[in-house]
Amino acid sequence: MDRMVSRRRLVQVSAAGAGVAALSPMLLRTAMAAPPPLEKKDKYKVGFSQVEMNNPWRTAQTASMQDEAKKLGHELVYTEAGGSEAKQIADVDSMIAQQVDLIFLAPRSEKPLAQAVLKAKDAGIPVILLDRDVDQTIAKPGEDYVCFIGSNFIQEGARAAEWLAQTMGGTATIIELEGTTGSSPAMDRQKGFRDFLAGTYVSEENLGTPAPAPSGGFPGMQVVASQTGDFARDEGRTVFETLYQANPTANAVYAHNDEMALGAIAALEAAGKVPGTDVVIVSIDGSRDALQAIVDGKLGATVECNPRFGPKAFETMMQYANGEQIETKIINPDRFFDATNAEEFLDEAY
Ligand code: GYE
Repeated sequence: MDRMVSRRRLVQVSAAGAGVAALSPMLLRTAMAAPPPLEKKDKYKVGFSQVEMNNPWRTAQTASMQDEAKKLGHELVYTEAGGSEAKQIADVDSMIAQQVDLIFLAPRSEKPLAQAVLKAKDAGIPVILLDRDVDQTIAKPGEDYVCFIGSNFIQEGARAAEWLAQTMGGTATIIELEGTTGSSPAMDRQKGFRDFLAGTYVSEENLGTPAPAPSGGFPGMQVVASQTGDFARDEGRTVFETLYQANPTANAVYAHNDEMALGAIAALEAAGKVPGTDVVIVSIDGSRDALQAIVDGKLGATVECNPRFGPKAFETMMQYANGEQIETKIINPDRFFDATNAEEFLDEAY
């Protein structure tokens, strides 16, 4: 533990009572049932650890964070982990060493990055999670990190399932392209989709959509193959090729993001099939390419997952610095795009 870090820890300890000063990091963490405080200042040095920059969703998210930091005059220490958990952990370490005031973390997967959250806490630096969560048995919101800001992924999956079940008249042979293994959107988008089709989906926040499935669900909607495409277009394409060769009667695709759906569309076209007719596709994100694919009749629908986090992220940081009570889960509202409205939203899409 270097000297700078122990200075921060002293600030924490004085808040908790001088008696904690001698405790080990592990015990100190247990003793501190709240995330480290954020000193009130006009300008901050803030870290933003981005997971990867391989798709328009990520580009839009980074731009939104950078634009907002600039607008508010904060210094942004930006890192990009290239899709590597090890690199992202090292990126957080480097932000700790640079003594940033707060870290915005978009964690690649739930378990490894939960450890990075704990390290930041030990160093006295509050963390706000953006767009993906960490494993809450390892790190807890409101205790080890301030909060999670992002979409309700279970609901996104359920909405995709509702659209597909309606469009296919309750009968389909489905290939599922999963997101990054161990990431919260991949796990929850799978759960929401499957629960809805099984008739067991319950809306946590009573968001009004999707409408409840009929009791017993949709037994004619069968997922015959499911594999990760790592949220990437190329990988989505090659994984889909393999799964479609093994399941040539598949007539529907559920992709956990637009990029993989676009990969599947390319694979279908290369195989001489007509996406949207031979195989119906639904996905999540609402990127410009996806909306264009809807307009072109190739993609059926996409559930929005809004990447423009900047304003909400910095507003939450300021509220935290002001000592306001922060919700541990801040949910972005998502829209829904299909043939009825894709054209209208094309211009504003990312
Ligand atoms: O859907 C995907 C991105 O974590 C919600 O990650 C995010 C997902 C988003 O790479 O396109």
